[in-house]
Amino acid sequence: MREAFEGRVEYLQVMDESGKIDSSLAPADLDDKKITDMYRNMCLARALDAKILSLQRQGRAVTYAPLLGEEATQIGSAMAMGKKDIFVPAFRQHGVYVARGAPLDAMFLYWRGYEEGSAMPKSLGALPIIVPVATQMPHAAGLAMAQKYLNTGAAVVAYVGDGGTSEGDFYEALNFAGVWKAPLVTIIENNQWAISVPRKEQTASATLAQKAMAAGITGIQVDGNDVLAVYKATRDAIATSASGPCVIECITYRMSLHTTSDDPTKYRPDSEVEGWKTRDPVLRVRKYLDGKGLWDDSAQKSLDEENMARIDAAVARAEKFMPDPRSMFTSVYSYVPDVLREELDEAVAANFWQGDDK
Ligand SMILES: Cc1ncc(C[n+]2csc(CCOP(=O)(O)OP(=O)(O)O)c2C)c(N)n1
Ligand SMILES: [Mg+2]
Repeated sequence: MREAFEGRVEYLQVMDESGKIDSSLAPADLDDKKITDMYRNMCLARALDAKILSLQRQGRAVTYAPLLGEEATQIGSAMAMGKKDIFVPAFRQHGVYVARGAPLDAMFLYWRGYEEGSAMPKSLGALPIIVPVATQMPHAAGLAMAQKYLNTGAAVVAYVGDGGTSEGDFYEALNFAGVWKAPLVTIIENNQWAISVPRKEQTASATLAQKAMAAGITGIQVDGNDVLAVYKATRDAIATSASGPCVIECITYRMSLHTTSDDPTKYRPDSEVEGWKTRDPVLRVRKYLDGKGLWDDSAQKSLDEENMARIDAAVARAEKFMPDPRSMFTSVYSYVPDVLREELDEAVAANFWQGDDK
């Protein structure tokens, strides 16, 4: 007998829970301005998240999937992307959109149920939110292959949950990307839960990162509540993506509900949530900035006010938005196929939108 394969998964943490940075591991292009920008984006994402959740509770959004606790994974990876890189979200990655400069109204529109919330500016390099679990992964692999084929130099950064890594689509995408060395960076946002299924019941695999190895892909685990670790791992993966894909498992925690239709108190102990509060990703960066004299309560107050003003303005715009009901037929394909055209004509003939002159 001889050894046929040996695998190893490393775990990266750059900033610990007390806000202390290991400078030997810090990303080369890091400075205090960048860390402050990361913090500002994390606070904006958290504020937007709280607002949409509260609007849903008032009946002003249909449903919502909160990101609370996952800010470092989302902001760190988003800020590591270059302008031409493309990101492919699942359904909880509002922080990625925020850090990439997406219009805040769009995200609220989406959760109000409007197709138009999926129409992001092209310059953003973003695919829309996608709810069917892991179906974005083959799209992402194909998109990455297209970048290689067209020689654009762009990488594709795709997001999938811990639960999503049990889906066939996940394995198929990695297999394809591995064979063709497509520039695909997969961020596994391991928030420990897939609705009510805990990570330990999801898979017997010791890490989710090691799933990459079966596809001949590098896999690494990072502290997903450490924005610097996520930033560094994503930046390194993008830098080497021309020679092949990478999988980054971010260990984080869903501090809130799965969605607004979920009640986690039915299946997870409060003590678990309390334990993760000590690892709060936003607080960690605040501790660092405080320690360096770069932030204080008055800076926080101004930022909170600035964020609320932006969010309130976006909500007001979104609530004034009057959709064209036809868009549910016309927005799916670049042209309306016959089968949808028939349905649209039928709806119009039946005066389906009676009273709104459409
Ligand atoms: C193919 C498919 N199966 C089931 C569902 C219902 N569903 C929505 S989210 C979810 C769990 C996803 O968990 P995970 O991938 O860990 O992502 P998270 O919600 O934690 O961000 C399930 C089962 C779905 N949307 N699509
Ligand atoms: Mg999950």
